[in-house]
Amino acid sequence: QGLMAGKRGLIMGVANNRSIAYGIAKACANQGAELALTYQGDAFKKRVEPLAQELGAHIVGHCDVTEPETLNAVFAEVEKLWGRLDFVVHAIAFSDKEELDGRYVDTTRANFQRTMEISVFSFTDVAKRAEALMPDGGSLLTLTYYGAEKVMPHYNVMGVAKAGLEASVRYLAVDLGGKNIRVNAISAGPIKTLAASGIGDFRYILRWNEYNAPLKRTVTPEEVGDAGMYFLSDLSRGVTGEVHHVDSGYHVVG
Ligand code: 0WD
Repeated sequence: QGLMAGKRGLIMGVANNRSIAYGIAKACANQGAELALTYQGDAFKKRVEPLAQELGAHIVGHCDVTEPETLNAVFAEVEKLWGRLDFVVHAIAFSDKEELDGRYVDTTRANFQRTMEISVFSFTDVAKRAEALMPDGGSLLTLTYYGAEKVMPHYNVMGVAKAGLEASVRYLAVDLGGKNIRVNAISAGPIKTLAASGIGDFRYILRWNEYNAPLKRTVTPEEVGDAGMYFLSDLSRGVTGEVHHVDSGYHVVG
């Protein structure tokens, strides 16, 4: 039957088969979860469709978190489909590539606001909508990075955004805890994905982690996926407000 049998979850942020969200989706589907996926724009629709088929997942529409009407439509679709929700995965972040290089101090007002809206506020916005569909409790999970805690080269405004995201996890955990809705984050080690390719010198960061992490290697989307499944399952029923590192142990030395 599986650890996720009977659970229904919305997964946001599958761009392709290397996405961290795809690793989490696969782990949940393997344990019997029923899934709904969103995509951002028609370019991604084509890539997400075969993945949804493989996972036996529903596609609940286009979602750009800067357009609240698309979020409304996605949650209305989920409500129509299931009437409730057990978990949500938020694997969404964005910043102008130009500013994931050089100095943080040069961040523009426009990109700062856009980065915060897409990478931080969207999780709170999603949490609020999910709450309405979780009368019996649930689990919300987002993805963060060590650049929230320590200065990482070129991570810049995204590091500031991830710090805000991690603080959001704690505030949301308190707000929603009374309804048995748990809120956690996984701080993943660097993985070569579409989003990561925008970060300056990313190959160097991967290599640095291979040399320095206790496990002497980087992590895979499957490894993040298995840890994600734990947070979305009842195995973690006593855990909320947590930022859990899945990074080959890098954070203990870096
Ligand atoms: O090394 C890495 N790759 C790490 C990534 C280390 C630690 C954390 N993370 C985080 C990222 O910051 C992000 O929050 O994991 C999350 C997922 O990122 P990913 O798997 O590395 O990247 P990718 O496969 O490019 O997915 C990013 C998603 C895309 O998915 P969809 O299906 O929605 O297209 O973010 C999406 C992007 O399109 N996205 C948006 N989705 C909705 N509205 C928006 C937006 N405005 N902007 C970006």
